[in-house]
Amino acid sequence: MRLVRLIGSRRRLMLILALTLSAPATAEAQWASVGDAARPARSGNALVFRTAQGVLSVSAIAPEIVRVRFSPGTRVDRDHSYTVVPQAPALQPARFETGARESHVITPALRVTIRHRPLRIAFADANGNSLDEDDPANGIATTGRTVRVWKRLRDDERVYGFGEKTGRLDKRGWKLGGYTYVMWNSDTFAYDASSDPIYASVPFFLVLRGGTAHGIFLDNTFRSSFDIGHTSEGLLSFGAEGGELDYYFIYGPSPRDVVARYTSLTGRMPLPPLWALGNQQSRWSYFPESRVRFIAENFRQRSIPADVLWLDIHYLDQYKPFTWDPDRFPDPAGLVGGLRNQGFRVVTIIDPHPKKEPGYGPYDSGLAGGHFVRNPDGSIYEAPVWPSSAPENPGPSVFPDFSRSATRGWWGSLHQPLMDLGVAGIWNDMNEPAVFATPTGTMPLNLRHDNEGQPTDHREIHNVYGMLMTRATYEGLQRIAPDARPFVLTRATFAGGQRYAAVWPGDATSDWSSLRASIPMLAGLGLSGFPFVGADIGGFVGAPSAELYTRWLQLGVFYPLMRTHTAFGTPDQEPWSYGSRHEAVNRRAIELRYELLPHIYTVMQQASTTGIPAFRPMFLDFPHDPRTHELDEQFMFGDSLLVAPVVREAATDRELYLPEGEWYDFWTGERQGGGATIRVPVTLSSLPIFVRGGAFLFRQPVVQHTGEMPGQPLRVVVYPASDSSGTLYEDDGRTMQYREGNVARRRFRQQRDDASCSVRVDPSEGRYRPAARSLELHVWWTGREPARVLAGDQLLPRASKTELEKLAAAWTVDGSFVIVKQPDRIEAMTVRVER
Ligand code: MIG
Repeated sequence: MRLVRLIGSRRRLMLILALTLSAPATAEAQWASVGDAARPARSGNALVFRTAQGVLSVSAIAPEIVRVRFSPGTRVDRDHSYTVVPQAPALQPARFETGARESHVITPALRVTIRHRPLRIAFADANGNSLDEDDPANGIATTGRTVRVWKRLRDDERVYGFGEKTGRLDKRGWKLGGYTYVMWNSDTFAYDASSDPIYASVPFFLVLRGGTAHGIFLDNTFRSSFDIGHTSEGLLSFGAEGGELDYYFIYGPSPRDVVARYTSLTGRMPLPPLWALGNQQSRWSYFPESRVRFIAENFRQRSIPADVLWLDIHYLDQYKPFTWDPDRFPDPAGLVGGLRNQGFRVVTIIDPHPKKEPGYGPYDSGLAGGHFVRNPDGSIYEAPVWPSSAPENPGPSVFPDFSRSATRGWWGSLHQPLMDLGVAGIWNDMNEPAVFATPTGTMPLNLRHDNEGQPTDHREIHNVYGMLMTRATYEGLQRIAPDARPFVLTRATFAGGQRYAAVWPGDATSDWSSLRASIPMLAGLGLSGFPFVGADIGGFVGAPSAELYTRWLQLGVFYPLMRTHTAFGTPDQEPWSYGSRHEAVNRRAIELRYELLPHIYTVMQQASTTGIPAFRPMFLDFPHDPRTHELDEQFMFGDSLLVAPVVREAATDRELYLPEGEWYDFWTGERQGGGATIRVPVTLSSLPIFVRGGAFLFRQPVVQHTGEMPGQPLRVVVYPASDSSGTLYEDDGRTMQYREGNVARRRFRQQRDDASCSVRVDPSEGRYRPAARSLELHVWWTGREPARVLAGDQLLPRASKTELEKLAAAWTVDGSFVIVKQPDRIEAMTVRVER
């Protein structure tokens, strides 16, 4: 690799050499450094620097967010982003200082120093502690249409995020010599630990150093790449093969702050419907109708809870989107309605490749509306995808240009008939976009896209094609049924796509390493703004052993999206497909999911308002404990549950790390001190979970689907602390009325000493009222049985466990817990347990 840099002085020859060694493997790159800048000009909330290579602006978006935008050449593109949501103007404007040698952008939280010759940027906190700096030797540089920046990477920094990526959680990958990642959405059937890129692109990462964090989001949709200390241990570089180097520096100081701010910039997951958090069953494909009904009946007859059945491409007529195969599915309305009566919802797949076939509605209307992607010569691009593999009358497809707003509107409205049938959600696949029979697996790069009225080629739209498809779908569903919460699942997406769809990481293999790999991958997605994620339970490619399926299902209890799915031609992969011993264990795992649904819903609701993911890496809650920084096989669900699923074949025990503090075995209630690695014995049915001291868990009895939840007793499990609280969120689970305050948010607080524990329930915020039910407080208790239990000033009777079921208000003892039962009046009250 040869490198030439446009610099004047001979003294910099050494730097050229350094850059030669550290530049990414872009063949024959001729890097032109950003060069020197004159004194900047002030423009609104930004300082603007001009060099021979381009224009750089540094602006304060918020006290903790600074945007750096380098436009190579003299042209500054229009300020347009598919990802960043419109920001309220910063309340506290930044201060700007310009000098001869350096200038500053100063916010209440950050001090940004821009050195002029050569142009280099450094970020520090308000006290001047360095957070991030351009590498002194290599700052920003361009070659051809590529623009890139090199930053210092310190020994004690860890790097996380990048969305849907393979490999370890810590992308520093110490033992592997640092990761390099490419952002280019790709259909990667049977990918493995070393595959990159895969389906989704999220050019965002988070750096953690001694408990303090910042993040960087590169707002550029072209193919981009990131080198995390791989080429040179002390350098982190990133850049894109077109467009601007437009990035946001996001300060913490905690990693949670970074994720919260990143998602304030790029948007948050909308609150999912409750049913979408239930257990879901899919395969490629369930057909015909009778097979779908058979699956539904098996769930109900075997008392294995489930909420959703999925229809993959075989429900379609010759794989044409928005059709039904008339032989396999002669009565879709009857099917969907019948399943609905059994408490099931149906999600159908829709791919972005209508068949080119005059007389087929979506083709005709798409053609008339000018909705399809075009070749450079203006003709419509055609290529083979699923409709070209149809048994009858196969033919090529055309592709909607989702970067055009009218096209998104048209595509969205095509969902009306599906919604009319009662279909509950839409599954968007193949939207990288995938194209058959080409070496690249996708569209040619020179195809034309509207790009919201500023036409461009596929290089710029490729990475957002899938996200814009989900936007079309989501907005279409919203328009069709304004009072229902849309549910969309997608394979391809881009930063910000969390606003429209849940994500599953495609076609993983049914093996143990893929099971394990799903943990850091989903954790990375969560850190990168996507909390609604889940891998195919059991794996997609191939057939899991009975043991692997069970272990995957147990982990799947804590996937925000809990869905079994498998490829065409694989053996049956239902919870009952592996014999009765496994069926019982599988049932129990799914039952646990339903018992925890009030909790899971609460944590997902929090994710929708804060951006903090439910399924999260340990370090997010324990950033100051270095022992949490590279845990790939355990995670937190919300801030109360530590989950260490069994992910190794034939395991007889499981090692896990409990951070400092008090922990309680979820299954036995036994107390366990933290700050240590422990080893717990396991059997096939074990799913090790530890609850943080002071936590409130919200549970219910097992139900067969979410439709059975109203009226179930609410179980609030109180794990000890001298003073702690927890908040339960509830609403109707379905409509948009939560936006108008039709919610019930209730805070529970315990105060405990050696003699007593009192639990105070605050009045509910919001006007939602759950159906009449009882409220059971399960108060962790050890030693002598309580002397008395009071609700308000009323003494409650002691009952046996069986008596308790019949009584409206009483208490009993069950293992490590005192259970206090009363009607749930949704009003303020205090329960007191006295020794
Ligand atoms: O070319 O719809 O990842 O989940 O079952 C394969 C059939 C297309 C890929 C998806 C997979 C789905 C399959 N699809």
